[in-house]
Amino acid sequence: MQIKTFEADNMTEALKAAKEAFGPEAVILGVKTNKPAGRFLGKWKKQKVTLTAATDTSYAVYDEVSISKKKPASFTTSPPIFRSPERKPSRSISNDRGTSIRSFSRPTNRPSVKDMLPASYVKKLFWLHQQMLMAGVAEDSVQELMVLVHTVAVGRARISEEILMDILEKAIQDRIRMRPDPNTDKGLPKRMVFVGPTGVGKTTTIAKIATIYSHQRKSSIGLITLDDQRIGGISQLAIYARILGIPMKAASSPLTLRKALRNLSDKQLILVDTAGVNPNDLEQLNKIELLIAEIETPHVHLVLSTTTKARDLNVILDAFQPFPVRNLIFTKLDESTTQGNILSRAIQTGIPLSYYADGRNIPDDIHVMTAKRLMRMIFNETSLRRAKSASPEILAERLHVFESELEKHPLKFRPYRTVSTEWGEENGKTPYVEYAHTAESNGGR
Ligand SMILES: Nc1nc2c(ncn2[C@@H]2O[C@H](COP(=O)(O)OP(=O)(O)OP(=O)(O)O)[C@@H](O)[C@H]2O)c(=O)[nH]1
Ligand SMILES: [Mg+2]
Repeated sequence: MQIKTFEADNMTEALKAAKEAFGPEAVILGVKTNKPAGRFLGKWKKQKVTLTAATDTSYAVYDEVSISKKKPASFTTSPPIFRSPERKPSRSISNDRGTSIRSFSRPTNRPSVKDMLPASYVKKLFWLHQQMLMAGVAEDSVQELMVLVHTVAVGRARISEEILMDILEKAIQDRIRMRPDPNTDKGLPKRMVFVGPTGVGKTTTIAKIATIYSHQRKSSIGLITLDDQRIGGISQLAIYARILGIPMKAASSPLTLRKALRNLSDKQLILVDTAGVNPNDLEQLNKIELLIAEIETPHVHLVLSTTTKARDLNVILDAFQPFPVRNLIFTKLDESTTQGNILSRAIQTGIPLSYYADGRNIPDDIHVMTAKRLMRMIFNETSLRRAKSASPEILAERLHVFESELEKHPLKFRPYRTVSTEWGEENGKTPYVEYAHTAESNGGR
């Protein structure tokens, strides 16, 4: 047995590296996401995934790990009592020569998912997967999350929907972590800058945050607008400033910005508004970037609208890549039917989410993003209905594809030594044996 760690930018790459080094039978022993410290310095995806994998030439290491019935293990740790069964694949699709496609895709001595994992567990994972897709989470993000969930869940004795959701929530929490926590004033950034494309709600978001901090939390606030690009750019924020009774300065050059910052230096929080940018306008992007460079430790929020098309969002994210973005804010959730792309973008960029806005009301329609809220946006009536609306044939096919994906996964599926009755198992026997009987008595299904 050889154990090695693999570091990569994301889970997929780390798994690929492990597979390349140890082959498809590599056993994953641990996964860790290394959180980046400090700002992003203009690059997305500074975080790294560290994966510990082992060759599967010996099962000895697992013998040393005792499975506690009280405290389930995080990873598959069953003893080597399992032997690959000799029996028909649980389901086969025949090609025109009448040969099982499945038997081609898998070495004969390698058991299928159905052989190794209880059907109820696979089904629960499948529904989680389907609902995320139906909520608009991008496929690669869903896959990444499923790997994380499965890695933690696979060795556990008792897996209910609630436990799976809990594991998923923790995985999401890890990926969208926010620093500092906008719920508390502790570590509140002194200078928040809001950048983004035109009309996404930057100024409205600033008005909401300014209201919360000045009126509800009694912090002293100052506003600066760099939006001198269009008629009304300055006056819009000036109106909010007047209503809230807080000072506002306008600046359009490094010199005037420095002056404005000096003027407001006694404030606990300075909110800086910028002009909406066409992501293809390099000149305008450069101008804002240069101005932001004048601000000491700026906490930059990139404001995006959930109504923007996926392809356009890619262009926008590319355009703002050189900016020192610390957080993403999504707006207009009230105008979009699915919110899964919020999660995908946080995963894709590695940038934590801070707030989300779901209406025009100041300040009521802004909220701190949490993993729990994100879970509610994804797992709701709509995504469930969509997931279940597919015909039985399509669902069966999707399940089949899902199982194949699970099979390709380098995690070693092992039988469980558990007393969980949920898996139809008692007295420390493996559910696999139980399941094998069921599969055989069903004629391979
Ligand atoms: N439905 C909805 N409308 C919003 C939300 N946030 C902002 N708006 C509206 O979107 C429009 C544009 O908002 P602004 O705050 O001016 O957007 P901006 O990003 O500052 O725009 P520019 O400065 O022109 O780039 C306004 O009509 C806002 O009321 C939201 O969460 N939901
Ligand atoms: Mg504006």
